[in-house]
Amino acid sequence: MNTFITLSDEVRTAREEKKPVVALESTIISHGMPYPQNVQTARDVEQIIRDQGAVPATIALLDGQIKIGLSDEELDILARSEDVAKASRKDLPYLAAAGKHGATTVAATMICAAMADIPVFVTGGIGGVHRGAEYSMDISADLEELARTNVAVICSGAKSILDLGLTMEYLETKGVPVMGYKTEQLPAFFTRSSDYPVHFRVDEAEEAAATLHAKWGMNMEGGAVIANPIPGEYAMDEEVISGVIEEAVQEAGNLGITGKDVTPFLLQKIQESTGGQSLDANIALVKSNAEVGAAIAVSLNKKQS
Ligand code: PSU
Ligand code: MN
Repeated sequence: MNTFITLSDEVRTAREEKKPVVALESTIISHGMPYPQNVQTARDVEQIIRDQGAVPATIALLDGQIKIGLSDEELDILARSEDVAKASRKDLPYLAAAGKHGATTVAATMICAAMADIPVFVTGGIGGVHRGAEYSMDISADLEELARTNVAVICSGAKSILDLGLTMEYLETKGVPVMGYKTEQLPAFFTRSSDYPVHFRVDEAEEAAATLHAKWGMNMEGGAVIANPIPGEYAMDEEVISGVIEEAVQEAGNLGITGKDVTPFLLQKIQESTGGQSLDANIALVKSNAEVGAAIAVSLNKKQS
């Protein structure tokens, strides 16, 4: 490991004892959910992972240091999100050099998890190819990271703020397997399905772990997506949510929002328009992903030892 990275005691001990570890991102805390639900969710998700027999490792940059595993105070700094940059691949070196705080995106969390040798990572949704990307070229760095870094991401697919069809095409081109957990359809975050099939369906955590074990056992580089649909009772009405998303995308266009601000802008608009419902949905799906992800980490850990 390098001097830019620090493990918490809990994570260091877990690694020494060869226990399964699950990485968690921090952009969802700082820029994806409001305070204080964000910090409460972060803590709950960590506990779910412990209850499943794995060890959680929430990842962020604090004063330029990459932290793998955060204390309560550190989680609180991120949750209040004062002076916390959104940190994707391009941002990590500068933020580290400048000694700043950064909340890691899926891409940056994968990079840091790989540095710490943690192959399983749980979140809500990945970034992808934005609608209109044929003109804007707005494609999340998350997709390139999935192509090159050996970390599996357990999520609920992606929000339809993105072009889900193009996102699937991109992942196929880059050779990133997308597995549906007990489903054949790519989940669309707030809804359990979309018009797009996943590449493979898996019905057990063990099947997903076996696929990861095979990929890396063959020395194939890159990650994988395991897409777990939102629990049915929290799924939102397809028409309601697509109307809200349509409006948010239009407004972002009208206001000329570009670059790294697009995703946080859209997420906040959706939260404003749907009130608590989308937040409840978001919280429920991350917790469900934590259960699935921890089970995959436990299974993969057995195969690797
Ligand atoms: N999608 C969500 N919630 C999120 C994000 C995406 O539903 O919190 C965050 C993740 O951290 C993801 C990042 O990695 O946004 C993608 O941002 P961009 O599109 O700028 O790459
Ligand atoms: Mn972008």
